[in-house]
Amino acid sequence: MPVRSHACLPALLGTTAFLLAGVASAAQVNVTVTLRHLAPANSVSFAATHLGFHNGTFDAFNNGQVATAPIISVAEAGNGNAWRQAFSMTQPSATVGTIAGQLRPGDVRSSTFLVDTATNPFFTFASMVIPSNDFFIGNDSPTQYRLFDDAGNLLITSISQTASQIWDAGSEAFDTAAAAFIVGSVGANRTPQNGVVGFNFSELSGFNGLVTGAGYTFQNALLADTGIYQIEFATTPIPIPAPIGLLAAGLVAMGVVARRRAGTAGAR
Ligand SMILES: [Ca+2]
Ligand SMILES: [Ca+2]
Repeated sequence: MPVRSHACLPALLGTTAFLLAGVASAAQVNVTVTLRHLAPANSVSFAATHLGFHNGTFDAFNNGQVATAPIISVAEAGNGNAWRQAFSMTQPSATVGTIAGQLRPGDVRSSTFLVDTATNPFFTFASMVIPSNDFFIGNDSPTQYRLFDDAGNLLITSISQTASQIWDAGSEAFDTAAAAFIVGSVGANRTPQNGVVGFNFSELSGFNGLVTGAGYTFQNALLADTGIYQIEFATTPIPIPAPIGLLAAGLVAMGVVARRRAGTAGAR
């Protein structure tokens, strides 16, 4: 009889390995994304950060070209609703989300996302720079930030942005009376700029001396290489579900017992 159970063991252990592979091989990890405000205390803040882990196909804007609705929903409104919709339509299997709330001087915010590193090794983000009419930060190339290698290892632990990387969407003309994050301004108002996306942070000086929604009096104070914003990444593996873990432990224990019995029988 013991001989028969020995014969079954490799098959059982093989099945367990297959089950475990099915759970763990999905290449899924929890990615904790931490946002850090770096700009000088009375300078720029940021609206919510919209982000996606993806396969490299979603491209929301191009330097030198007219901004379209998805990136305008970030640059002018801050809410990024059209950006996330367009992202999910381009690639339904992407992990798309938002870290809500303004990122003001001194702020640090974190959120964790479940990511399949095999399907979605690339990272894209976009956030409105405030105060502004239509400024934002974000990557132009969808393949600029490859977070994971083929084995699922994290390749990038942080992304930093300087003032020289601030974009003007070119969609809304500069107007302190129609800017977001300025007290007394009506952000919903807009005058079309009819321009194209381009780098711009000097225009922010036009807000100097105005009171922001956070209560501080704005001073641009930015030089091209001034750090303004940072994203950090950390991963934690997905724990094996308890029933499968117990099954595996049970089968391993059976294997140990069977090997001991076989050893005992052989010694006889
Ligand atoms: Ca692009
Ligand atoms: Ca503009």
